[in-house]
Amino acid sequence: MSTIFLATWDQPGGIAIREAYRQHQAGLDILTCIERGLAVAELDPDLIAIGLGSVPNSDGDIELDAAMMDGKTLDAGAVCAVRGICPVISVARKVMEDSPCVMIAGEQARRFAIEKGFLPIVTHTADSIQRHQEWADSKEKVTNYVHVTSDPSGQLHGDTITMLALQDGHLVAASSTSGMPFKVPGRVGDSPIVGAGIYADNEAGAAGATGYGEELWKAAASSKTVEAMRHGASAQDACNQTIDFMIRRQPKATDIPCVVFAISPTGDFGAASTKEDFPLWSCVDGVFKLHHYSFRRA
Ligand code: SD4
Repeated sequence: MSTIFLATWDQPGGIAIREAYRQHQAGLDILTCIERGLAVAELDPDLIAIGLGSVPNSDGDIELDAAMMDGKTLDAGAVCAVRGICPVISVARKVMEDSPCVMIAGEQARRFAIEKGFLPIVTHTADSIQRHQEWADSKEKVTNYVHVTSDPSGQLHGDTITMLALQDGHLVAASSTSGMPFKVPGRVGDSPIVGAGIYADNEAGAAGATGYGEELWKAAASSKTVEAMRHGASAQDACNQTIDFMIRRQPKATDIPCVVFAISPTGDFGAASTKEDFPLWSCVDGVFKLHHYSFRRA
């Protein structure tokens, strides 16, 4: 049976999925592959989506969220609003495997990480400080969100990488994010929330989300999508159902793109978005492809 990796967004997702596949070729298990894929992206200071040098909150602090889930056992681990530690996806894994908790937040997550051997690190770069300064100085300064981050070339990409993987009926999910740009300090979105940003159950499927976290969380978007697969929907139909529900019930879900993507235990996968087309990477047995999913019209 095929081994499949999926990752959100063109530029950051492409880097994470290539690393995940590289680790797979080295013989590592799929949970470790997606952890390492996300970790490499977090540790790249030039990638502004997640980790080092990502977009700060409105105070100018970088606060990171991450989560992972193992569909074999339903074990999960997450951290949120963590400052000065990277890669936080590896801290989330430690929470899952080396603590009695599912989530540890903020300063205590940082303390937990240091106790487990992570070194405190400066997550800002000159560019991330400048980005905050420009935002703080700008006339249009809004406390509301802009949904995606653009790099100096004007290329748009997400502020999150969410990954799913399947091997021999084993499903895993993980996400890492800097959250919405210039978010309220302490704000946490869907990404590290099991059921909202990620979900994986070998018996039903795995799903992940990206985009407007408040709306995705209210929909319990990943859990809802996995439950649709449990009741017989294909991965694509399950994503469509979740997004159609959000468009119908959540007026703000079309203000900023909300995206879900999913994979079934037999390997069919799909994605859907409330607004704007969405780029999703797949890697099926080493063949990489960037898909563009059209947004759903209400
Ligand atoms: C959040 N869902 O913190 C994340 C943001 C995101 O691409 O996915 N950006 O709300």
